[in-house]
Amino acid sequence: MVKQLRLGLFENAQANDSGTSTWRHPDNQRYLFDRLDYWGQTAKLAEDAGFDFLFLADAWGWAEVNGTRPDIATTEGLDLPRLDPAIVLAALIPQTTRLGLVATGSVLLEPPYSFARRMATLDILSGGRIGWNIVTTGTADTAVQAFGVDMVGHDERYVMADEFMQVVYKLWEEAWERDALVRDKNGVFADADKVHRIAHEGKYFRSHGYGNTQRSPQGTPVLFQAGASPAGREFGGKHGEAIFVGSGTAEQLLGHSSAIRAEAVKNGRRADEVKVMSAMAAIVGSTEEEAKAKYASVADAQDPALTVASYAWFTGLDLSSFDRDTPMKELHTELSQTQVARFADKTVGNVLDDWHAHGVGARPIVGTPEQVADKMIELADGGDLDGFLFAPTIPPASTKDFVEHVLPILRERGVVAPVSEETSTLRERLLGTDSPDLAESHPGSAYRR
Ligand code: FMN
Repeated sequence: MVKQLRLGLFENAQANDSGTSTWRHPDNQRYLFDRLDYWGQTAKLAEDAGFDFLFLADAWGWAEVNGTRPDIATTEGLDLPRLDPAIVLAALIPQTTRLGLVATGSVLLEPPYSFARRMATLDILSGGRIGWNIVTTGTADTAVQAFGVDMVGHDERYVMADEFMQVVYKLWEEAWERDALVRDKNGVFADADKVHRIAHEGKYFRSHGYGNTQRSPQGTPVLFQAGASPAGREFGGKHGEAIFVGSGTAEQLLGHSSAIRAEAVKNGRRADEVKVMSAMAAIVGSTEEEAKAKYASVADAQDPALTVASYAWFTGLDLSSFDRDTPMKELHTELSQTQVARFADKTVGNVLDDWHAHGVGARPIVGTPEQVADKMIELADGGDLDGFLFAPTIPPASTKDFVEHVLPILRERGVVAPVSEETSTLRERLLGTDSPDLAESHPGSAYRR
């Protein structure tokens, strides 16, 4: 039985994303990523179509191969320049009324105190429509140079992430009680009994004193997470309310969703308290042939040399220095281990071909609208998914194709809810709860006053 599917729209405040470079494609409009018009139109497209949220990915750092930045990364706009996702989302608050707005934020690079204030500000101004995608930053080696901080190993970054969460829970849940802000001109502005000092003294963070922002409508923004390594899943099962998984077969997706739900249960949460959403892409044509030709035009728009730079950005590995027949099993990284492990049974040559087609992003479902809808239902059913994060291969043309041709079929089949004008917090909308707060069983709610 397929669940009512949640839908997110994956976007990125840069021209390209996911390690591919499609900006030259004639239908790509995101090469204008620095214009408010692009974002206003994209948010309206998502809200009118009934997406639950707009998600902005983010990365710090840049592509380097053996310590040198290849020119092609710059000339093709692989990784830079980009805009700050939280500020782009702030600009979209007045342009939307129902759409959830989810920003990616790294726990490795920025102090939790300033980060907590930024997210609370967004949640307050949007009336509780904010989510945070917690990342430990796979592309850490260049990012730490830029921030002048020490490199932290892969698994240890999740230890650090867990401590970061303790600090932000204290600021979001403990520092200001819900009704601390009275704002009564004949009484007090804020109730001193309901504003509390926080204290945190840990291995990575120290924070003592008062929260800089009052409690926001959701307190803690909806917590998204996407780590797929064992340490990443453990963290996601504990803190995540919605988990993104990469694309795959129904069997692979079931493996991911079962593992994440098992982690949630280990942490005293219900298996269905965590919403598992698979990244997906679709190239839609009126016939299968037309869809295949459209997909070929995506690969043709890219330079193969960029593929090497792009894979190195995620993993630190220069695949051009290995024989194409080298088994991937022989390679190791301290950056994104998922991007090596998922090719365990492949060769370097296989990976170069795969990465050229869709980078770190989902392998598109290529076909007619019916074929795409059928495949989504099959994956959701077999993979025990709660929804999809749709990533446009060519933004916004691929999103428009999906909205116009595939979504109506999914609604007809009853697996996606009709568009509703109702407004609520993102947590209520996404998790189907009737409270804007973290669930009682969530570790963050233990901090709530
Ligand atoms: N990592 C980022 O640094 N920024 C992102 O915006 C981001 N978005 C992601 C979206 C999806 C749909 C998926 C599946 C992953 C995303 N990731 C992103 C990567 C994960 O958060 C994680 O950092 C990466 O998989 C490395 O951690 P791991 O080794 O635990 O898997």
